[in-house]
Amino acid sequence: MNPFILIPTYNERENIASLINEILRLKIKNLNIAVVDDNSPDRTWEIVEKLSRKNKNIHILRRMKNRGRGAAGKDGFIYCLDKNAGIIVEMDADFSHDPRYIPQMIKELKNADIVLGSRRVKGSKEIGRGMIRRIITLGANLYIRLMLGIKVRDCNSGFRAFSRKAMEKINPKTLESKGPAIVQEVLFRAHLKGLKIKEIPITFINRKKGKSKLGIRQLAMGYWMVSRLKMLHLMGRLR
Ligand SMILES: Nc1nc2c(ncn2[C@@H]2O[C@H](COP(=O)(O)OP(=O)(O)OP(=O)(O)O)[C@@H](O)[C@H]2O)c(=O)[nH]1
Ligand SMILES: [Mg+2]
Repeated sequence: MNPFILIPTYNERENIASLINEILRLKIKNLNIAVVDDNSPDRTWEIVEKLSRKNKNIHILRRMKNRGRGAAGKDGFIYCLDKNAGIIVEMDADFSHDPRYIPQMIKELKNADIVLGSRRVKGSKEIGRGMIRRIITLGANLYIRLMLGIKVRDCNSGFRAFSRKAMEKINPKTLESKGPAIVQEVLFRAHLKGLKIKEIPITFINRKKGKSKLGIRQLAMGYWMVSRLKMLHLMGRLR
């Protein structure tokens, strides 16, 4: 099965070591953890580098240029496939995505190509997020679903497990988003390939430590990218 947990990080030194420890405590067989860090000024990469020296199943990709959630995610997917991952689980480093769901997500991959930790199905919960942030997320979700015709209820979740076959079909080398819109681009490509996506309920907890990297600029870029994906599709350049 050879599962890889893929974690993009930027200035997550307060979270990364405890997150890695929690994931290791799950004792999943043959588990690998790949952290993709964009040379964080807070030296997150250094913490992971130290851990990786003691445990060969911990990998650090320290990216020195083209900073961005999307660019990092793309390199991470390619890296995991190159390392022969049978399953790739992507998640944020800020504990919004609780590692305790990972075993269930991996298990559910028996019946789906992608399993998505969702805030918008029966049994889901969201804790600690203010009204404005929730409205922004809901608005973006609605726009994405309408524009791209995706049936998934939580299109903004970056907590997802992919079978190797699904990731190969998505073909990470062709991903275009440099920023957080990679989450929607991957989903759209999966949708276009007809992959089966299963949403499972999670309790999403707002980050307690470290700072959010999602600002107005990223949000606007996200809307633009979703419109661009739709245009590329209509022009026949994205199938
Ligand atoms: N490598 C890399 N990782 C990034 C970059 N921007 C964000 N990340 C990581 O991507 C994940 C999601 O980013 P967040 O800042 O938590 O974004 P968010 O979840 O939409 O917003 P908050 O939960 O409010 O912080 C986290 O693990 C970040 O550290 C980046 O430019 N490069
Ligand atoms: Mg977050």
